Amino acid sequence: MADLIRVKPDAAPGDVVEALERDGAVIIEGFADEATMEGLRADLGPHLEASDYCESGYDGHRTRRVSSLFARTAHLTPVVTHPLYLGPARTILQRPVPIWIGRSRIEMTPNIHISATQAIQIDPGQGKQPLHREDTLYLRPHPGPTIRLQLMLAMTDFTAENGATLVIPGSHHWDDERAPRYSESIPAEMPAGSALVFAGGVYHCGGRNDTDRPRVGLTLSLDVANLRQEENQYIAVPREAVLAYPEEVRRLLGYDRCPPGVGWFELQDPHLVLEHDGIDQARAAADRMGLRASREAAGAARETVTT
Ligand SMILES: O=C(O)CCC(=O)C(=O)O
Ligand SMILES: [Fe+2]
Repeated sequence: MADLIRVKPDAAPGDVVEALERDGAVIIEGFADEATMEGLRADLGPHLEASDYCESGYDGHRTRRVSSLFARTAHLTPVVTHPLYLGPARTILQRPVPIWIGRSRIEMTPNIHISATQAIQIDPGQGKQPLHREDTLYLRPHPGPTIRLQLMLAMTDFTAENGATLVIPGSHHWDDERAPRYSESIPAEMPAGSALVFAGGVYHCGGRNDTDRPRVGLTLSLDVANLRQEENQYIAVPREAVLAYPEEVRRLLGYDRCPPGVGWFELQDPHLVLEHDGIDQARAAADRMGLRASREAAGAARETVTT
């Protein structure tokens, strides 16, 4: 079976998009620099060590999982804004949708947001996870538009022996009748610091760890922002932790509106609550701004035909 496409960190985002559209998965070599890897290991390692094994067989009885990652580390900006992750995510997920508002023909482009975050440590003795699709969560029919782009950053080397994520290339094109088989999957082998990017419709799973050392990965997802976030980022990430991130990341964490107007606060941009000292101050600021309807949020809206 053909291996996954591997690209260098200076590849063109278009090459990643092309590989994702065809295979649904691609490996980005040298995705995170050493300082980022060290920061992430220092912040997340102790949480993994302190966590118990998962209770469900699906999550893995010899697997440790830590979530709320944006609350536990401030080192995720270069990960989530990496041009070969965020760039292709915007291209693939933010497809303009034509709509009618009265007799105006308008194109609306949705936003994207961070959906789920987890550090996953597969310990020796853990068997294969069941093959699954990430976007099953949203009960969408397949084949269909990609609504999620998932990242798996290797925190240790990923090998066939230690539980590298197993992927079935091209399976995002399959319908919902075809069952996935392990025999069709290939391990996303990569050194620590490289990352697997894959479409929400691709069958994949954690692999079996036959070695005597843990395999650790950091995963997060970007979804179309008119879906509910898988992990409740408003509860998971306290305000101070959100404020430690730049505006682009805060907006990706959910403090943003998705055109034409999902997610508003007092009919305004919810980022206001981060720009003021609290909800009351933000509400007062919104009142001063008047009823500038959220529909205006569609800064991205482009009127194409009016008759
Ligand atoms: O740990 C892995 O390699 C994949 C885990 C996974 O796909 C999941 O838990 O949904
Ligand atoms: Fe998964």
